Order: sequence, then C-alpha cells, then structure tokens
Amino acid sequence: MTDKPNTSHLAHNTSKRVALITGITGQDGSYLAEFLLKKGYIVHGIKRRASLLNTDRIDHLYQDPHDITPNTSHLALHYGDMTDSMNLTRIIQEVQPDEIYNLAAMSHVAVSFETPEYVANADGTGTLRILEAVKLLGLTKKTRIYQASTSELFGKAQETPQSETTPFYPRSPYAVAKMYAYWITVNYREAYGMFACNGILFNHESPVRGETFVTRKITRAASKIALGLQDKLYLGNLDAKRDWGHAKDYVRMMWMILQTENAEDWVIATGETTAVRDFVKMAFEYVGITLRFEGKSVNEKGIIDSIDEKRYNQVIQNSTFNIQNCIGSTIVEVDERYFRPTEVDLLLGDPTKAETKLGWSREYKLEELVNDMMKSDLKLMTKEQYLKDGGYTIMNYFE
Ligand code: NAP
Ligand code: G4F
Repeated sequence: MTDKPNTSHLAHNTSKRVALITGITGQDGSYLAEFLLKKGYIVHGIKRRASLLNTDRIDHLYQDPHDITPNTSHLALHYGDMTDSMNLTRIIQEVQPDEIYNLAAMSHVAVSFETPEYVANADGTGTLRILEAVKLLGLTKKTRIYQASTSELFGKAQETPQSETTPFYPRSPYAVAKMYAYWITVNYREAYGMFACNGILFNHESPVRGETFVTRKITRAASKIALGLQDKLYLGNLDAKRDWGHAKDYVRMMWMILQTENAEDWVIATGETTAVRDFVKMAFEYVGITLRFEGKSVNEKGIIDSIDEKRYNQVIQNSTFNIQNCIGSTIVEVDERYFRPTEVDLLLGDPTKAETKLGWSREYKLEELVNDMMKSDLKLMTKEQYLKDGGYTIMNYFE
C-alpha cells in the first residue's frame, strides 16, 4: 500500500462513473469496492491512518502505484476521517463523485457504550459532514448518497417484523447516533432535493466480518476448538435473536438503492431470525460436533454431545488432535462481561418493499453463510496450526 494516493491516472477518465466509499477498509466497504470495480466504476476510498496497516480486506484490489497505467487501476485511497470536515470536503471536491456510499462508522454496539461521544461525532455528525460538503460544493444534483442505516434503529422493537414504517426505539449510543444520521439524511433530501437514501440493513456477516462481532467470534472459536487450538468459547446473551444475511447480498442492494428513480429509504433483511445459541450449534455442526445446552442464564453451558467422525475428517484433514476425547466437555460458557447495559432482544426484518419494488432477493441462506464463514476460518486456523507445529507462538484473542 502506498502512503500517498496516486490519482493522476484516474483524473482524465471521464466516461466511467465515479464512486466514493467511506469505510472502504471495513467488511461492507471491501465487498462494495469489489462489486463496483467489476461494474466498471472508478472507486475512491477513505482510509484512516493507523499505526499498523489496516487495508487487509482490500489489498487484493489494490495495485502497486508504480505499475499503474490509465487502463489497469481504478481504485484510489485517500487518508481521511469522519470527524474532520475539511478533509472530507476536500476529498469530495477532488473526486467529484457520482455516488457516495457512507459506510464509515464505529460500528460495534457494545463498544459504543464505552465511547459514546466519539460515536456521536463519527457516526452521527460525520454523516452531516458528508451531506453538507456535497451541498456546499454545489454537487446536490450530481452526487447520489447512500447512508448506512441499521436495524439497530428498531432496538426495543415496537412491532415484529420491522419494516420501513416501524417506529424507532434505539437502545445504544451507536443506535442513537445512527438515528441522527438517518434523519439528517432524510432532512437533506427533503430540504435540498438531494438524492440521499437510507438503507436500513439488518445484520449481515461474511468471512471478513470483524472478529469481535458474535458470528465471527463463534466461527473462529468453533474452528480453533475443532483443531485443538482453543478450549472454550465465552459468550454473552445466547437468547438474542438476529436476522442474519450475507454481506455480499447486501452490498449489491446498496448499489441498487442508488440506481432507482426516486430517493427513498429501504429495509434490507432476510425475513428470518435465529438465536445466538442456534448459530453456535450450526457452526459446530459444520465440523461434525453436536452440542447440547444445559442450565439457564449465566449458568448455561454448551457441551459436546456427539461427534460425527466422518464429517470431522471430511472438513479437517491431517489433524493430530483427538477430538473424540472431547465428548462430554463443556466448550461454551456465558460470561456476563458480554452483556450490554440495554440489549436488543429480537430483530426480524420485512424486506417486502425491496423485493417487490427493486426485485432484490438474497442468494445466501443462513446455512450457506455459516458454511462460508466456517470454511474460511478453518483455513485460517489450519495456517495457525502449521505455525504452532513449526514452533511459533500463536495468539488467542478473547474480546
Ligand atoms: P466495519 O467492518 O466495522 O467497518 C467500518 C469502517 O468504517 C472501517 O473501514 C473503519 O475503518 C471505518 N471507520 C470507522 N471510524 C471511522 C472514522 N472516524 N473515520 C473514517 N473511517 C472510519 O463495519 P461494516 O460491517 O462494514 O458496516 C458498514 C456500515 O454499515 C457501518 O456504518 C455500520 O454501522 C453499518 N451497518 C452494518 C451492519 C452489519 O451488520 N454489518 C448492519 C447495518 C448497518 P478501520 O478499518 O480503520 O477501522
Ligand atoms: O454481533 P453483534 O455484536 O451485532 P449487533 O449488536 O447486532 O450489531 C451489528 O448489527 C447491527 C445491525 O442490526 C449493525 F448496525 C452494527 O453495526 C453491527 O454490525 O451482536 C449480536 C447479538 C447481540 O444481541 C449481542 O448481545 O449477539 C449478542 N452476543 C452474545 N454474546 C454477543 C456476544 N455479541 C458479541 N459481539 N460478543 C459476544 O460475545
């Protein structure tokens, strides 16, 4: 990755559509960048300066600036931050985007209770900075804006399933900041005629999901436990229910939202909801481990009930770990530290509007999502096992 963006090769290519993605280094940003590049877009992204490289998810899309010719690269990165309006305004002025996808956010609900002011600034006021920059630069007729809104807005859900007309009841500093972002997007649309839309997306996951969100925490731990690299998985509320889809299906929808005739707000969901406990069971089933849960609340435990050796050997090759010895072991426990001051118990979306008006439908079912994540994490953890076998220290993260 280069320190300074080399965008000179992009400047004269006027026939292509230009997109700017904030949060390009995140899960959705990386899938969206890949999607738009395949569609022939010139893609600009905003990344933060960090003390370590933070571009792992998009490195495969990026080219050595020394090898670039006008026809070989259509991706440029700019340093920036959602809390810095001058920086955002300058980038938008330079890039003159046809479409802005505002995905940047401190997106972890539990962390938002610890950093509420920062989240209000980055996730809430950050959205205002983008909208106001587009207005000030006279780009209201040219630039379409997608705002990454969230099913967390429904929070303590006032009805089930939740649709575009369900009232909001946010339950975390993250959700409250996103509520401001939602309404300021609607307000700029109504006040200044801007093409600005909210995608109210329910949870979506993938092999590149952040490691501390519950699904990825589970698939990483299930892979490590199956390989004998970890003993136990500690989780919070096992009863919470989420409407989980695949991020690949959801970034396609972000693009579709900006291609419609009218700027509107859209709920994107699968229409199915699953408890955290059942996601855990599905992940372990992938490696042939059947779990049973015993006990209640903080004393609930997940115990290995049986092992399908044929399945285990099918997905895990060359392991020296004797998994059969683990039957009867407790491998999942509840740790109160993962409980939230206010929880969102149940999310279930109604995607009827997107399905009927936009013709959107998802390609991935939940089982396919779990399989995709497990396959990828098993590969990753097998690499760790090789390192361990080779005498290297491997780290465990317990966030
Ligand atoms: P993610 O993986 O956490 O990515 C967030 C991105 O925002 C990262 O690129 C991050 O940069 C960047 N970022 C954070 N703070 C920033 C700041 N102050 N300035 C500039 N960039 C900043 O999130 P995601 O899952 O891709 O979600 C994308 C968006 O959709 C977020 O706004 C999220 O709140 C929203 N959303 C997500 C879901 C979901 O289920 N995934 C559902 C509904 C809505 P670093 O890489 O440097 O950290
Ligand atoms: O995976 P989570 O942390 O995602 P959460 O809170 O639903 O938020 C995600 O989805 C939102 C869309 O609805 C996005 F807006 C947001 O940016 C983010 O992407 O937690 C899911 C559920 C929660 O109820 C949580 O309490 O899982 C429960 N949970 C149980 N044990 C846990 C754990 N969550 C985490 N992160 N870690 C646990 O150990």
